[in-house]
Amino acid sequence: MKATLEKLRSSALGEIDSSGDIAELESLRVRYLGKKGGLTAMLRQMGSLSASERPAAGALANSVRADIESALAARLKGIEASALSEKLLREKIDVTVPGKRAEAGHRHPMSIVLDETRDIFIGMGFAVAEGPEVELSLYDFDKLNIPPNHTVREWSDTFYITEDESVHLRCQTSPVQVRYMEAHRPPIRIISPGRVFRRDEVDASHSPMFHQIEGLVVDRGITLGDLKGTLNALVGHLYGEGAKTRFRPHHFPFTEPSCEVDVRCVVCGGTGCRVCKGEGWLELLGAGMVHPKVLAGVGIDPDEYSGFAFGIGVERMTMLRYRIDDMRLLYENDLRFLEQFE
Ligand code: 2NL
Repeated sequence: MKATLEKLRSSALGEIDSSGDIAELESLRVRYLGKKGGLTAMLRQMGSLSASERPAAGALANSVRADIESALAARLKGIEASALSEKLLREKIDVTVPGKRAEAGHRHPMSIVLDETRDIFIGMGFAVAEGPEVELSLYDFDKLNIPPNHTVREWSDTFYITEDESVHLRCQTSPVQVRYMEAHRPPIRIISPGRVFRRDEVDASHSPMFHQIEGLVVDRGITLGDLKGTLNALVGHLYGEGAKTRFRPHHFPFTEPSCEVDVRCVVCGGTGCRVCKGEGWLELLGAGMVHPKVLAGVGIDPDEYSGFAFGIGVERMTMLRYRIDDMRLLYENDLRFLEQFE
């Protein structure tokens, strides 16, 4: 009996010591200590021992059980510890590996130009006014002194909303300024950026929808000199201090006198090239002194007040700024194009 118990102890301790995982350890526990296990079988046999032999055998059996139990516990700790250190090794984070950069978007080139232009005018004391894209012809035409027979009013030029031609998609942002003049008294200094619509076929320089920034200043004693100074400041900011402008006489129904403003060709510097078609100048915007009839129409006395106004295309400004030769590039959202303006 004693020898069998000792044998059981040494084989159990040996197997426990060399067991490799928790499942194996558990099956050893069942094999030695379980109901049908080796030690339990031995204890059952105790009954057949004499009363004098029994205490020593019982004590030995108990110490064998205790040894096996503590060996199981110690081995379990060892297995768990090595499992943890293996897991830590496997899940080690290399903090020196370069991170994955999240791709951030950026502004569209027209937004860059629009934001800059807005900043320039805000710096000169202008407020920003906005208004509806669907307008009454009253505000986009009549109040701007555009006569009933003017070509811009034709169905071929304007997107009418109603059959009677009283409502259409605005073809300039001037109606915003007319509404502003009706609601505010001079001094007035505003710009009105926004989308405008004209019935044009799409090509390299036309689109039925484009963007405009108009400006308006009304006060006592406003002259063409104020107009020139303001627009020269704009051109200087956009195309560099050295940029030269040229004011050419023109006609608009809503201004008198009217002019178009050219900028020295940004590509050839004035010597003549493909971009300026040999002219040396690029047309940039239209402007003029607000027509007395327009002022009177909004209840501002043209004998007391005068003003200047201008309209500039954001697409055109952007194309000249970045030397883009096809307007469609601005609308196609081709990343190969857009990523050049980051
Ligand atoms: C262009 C350039 C222009 C204006 C817009 C304007 C607005 C009011 C009164 C007078 Cl409320 N004028 N805007 C003036 C001159 C030119 O736009 O090429 N337009 C067809």
